[in-house]
Amino acid sequence: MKKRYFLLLIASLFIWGTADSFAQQRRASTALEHGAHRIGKRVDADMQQWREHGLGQFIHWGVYAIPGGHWEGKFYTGAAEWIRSWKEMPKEAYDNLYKEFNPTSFDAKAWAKMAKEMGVKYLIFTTKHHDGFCLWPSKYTDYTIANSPYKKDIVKEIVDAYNAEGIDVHLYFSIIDWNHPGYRSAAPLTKHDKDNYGQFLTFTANQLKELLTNYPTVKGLWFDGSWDKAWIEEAAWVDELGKELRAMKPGLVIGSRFRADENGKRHYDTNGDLIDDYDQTWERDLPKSMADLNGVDWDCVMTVPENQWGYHSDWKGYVKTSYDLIEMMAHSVSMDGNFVLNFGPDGKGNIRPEETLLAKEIGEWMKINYEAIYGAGHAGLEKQGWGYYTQKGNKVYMLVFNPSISKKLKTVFPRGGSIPEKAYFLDGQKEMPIIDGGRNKQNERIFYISIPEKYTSDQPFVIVLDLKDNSTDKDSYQQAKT
Ligand code: FHN
Repeated sequence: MKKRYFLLLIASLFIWGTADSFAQQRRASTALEHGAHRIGKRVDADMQQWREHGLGQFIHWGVYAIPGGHWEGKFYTGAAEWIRSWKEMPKEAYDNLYKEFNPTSFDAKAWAKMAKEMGVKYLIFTTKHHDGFCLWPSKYTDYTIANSPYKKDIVKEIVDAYNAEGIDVHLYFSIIDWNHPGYRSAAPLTKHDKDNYGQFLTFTANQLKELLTNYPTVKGLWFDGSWDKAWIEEAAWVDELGKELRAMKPGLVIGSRFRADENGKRHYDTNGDLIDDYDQTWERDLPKSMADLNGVDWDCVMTVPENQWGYHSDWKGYVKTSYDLIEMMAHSVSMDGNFVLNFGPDGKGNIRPEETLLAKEIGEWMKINYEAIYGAGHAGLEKQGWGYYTQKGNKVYMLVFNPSISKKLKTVFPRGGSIPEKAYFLDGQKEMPIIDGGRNKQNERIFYISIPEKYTSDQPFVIVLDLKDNSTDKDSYQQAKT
């Protein structure tokens, strides 16, 4: 009897463990006022829409696009948008660059059209980077587009053009602001510093409220530069500001880079719980397994060269191909994340030819295979060497990057779940045989998807598996005595 109860307990622990293994759970229980305000994923329609995007575009644009990584013949090896912090760059010269900012080639509608053709579902646009220059006519500073020769409200042009193409817009906003006299990176020491920093905080709050008021269709705020000690120490104030912003715009999506908890913990609070709506730590990096993800929503933001976000006229080192980027997108979606690719237009408003080509190539792939990306997510199947699985309803998508020489792609399905009953190319629907490969030692079902011998492709391709229920499967593998 005792033994039966023990076995039942073990079985229920196992079931509970698998069902919940990717759901965020509270790990510790220190009482926090400014930690996570929710455990587990947001379940509302706005967040669901964000989650289903799959592919996003990031645009870094500002006056740093004018020097484009050079100053007086000298080459800046850092990220182009950081050039103001370079010892060779005179601060005054940089702070006057806006007087030359006149992007006569800028065409918001053409950018939005390109993004649409690429298959992008949302845009993250830099309203203000660390230099403090505002691409909208903020009434709280003179350092804005209104005082440049261009004069027009670029943020408005972008929001209108992208929305007209059915693309959601999220606004990037840097907390670091090198132009504001009250800005500090370290905690304010003297009373004077504190007063100045207080003015900076009010300015920041005003600008954020101004953005949400001026551009009411935006879906989220993508914060950056929030790692300063001075900002972290204002955890209670920042938390309050977050609540005000959310009250202004119900459904607003905010990632984990906005605020810290009262102990200075960022992204994940003292209890290990995600702060705000999704994990923003995956910058130029991808998780290796679902276990790295703590059961939360996340996005991956990626550059085309190694680490250049704003326009740098000379890209050094390896420049990613559309193949690399499509693979990163597949990787992200297969683990329930959004993949966001960065573009850095030049000082005149041209998107560089390399980026235009990548957008075109990704778009061509998306036109055929979008079904495996939009609204798709983790399939719960063990990754195989040929590529990535995604799943939507009772269809599993195999995104194939490395077809095996044998042309037989191995798949492993857990016992008692669904199994594939039909396999076909997403492009053209041509069916292919499913070979039953029996069971492995864990009693999982193995199937080989047999690609036609003559099939070749110089592109990653997608195979769809229609699933059928197999929960009544009682057969088991004859355990070998080893
Ligand atoms: O310092 C910035 C950098 O310039 C760029 O904007 C990236 C984009 O995620 N964020 C910061 C570095 O994490």
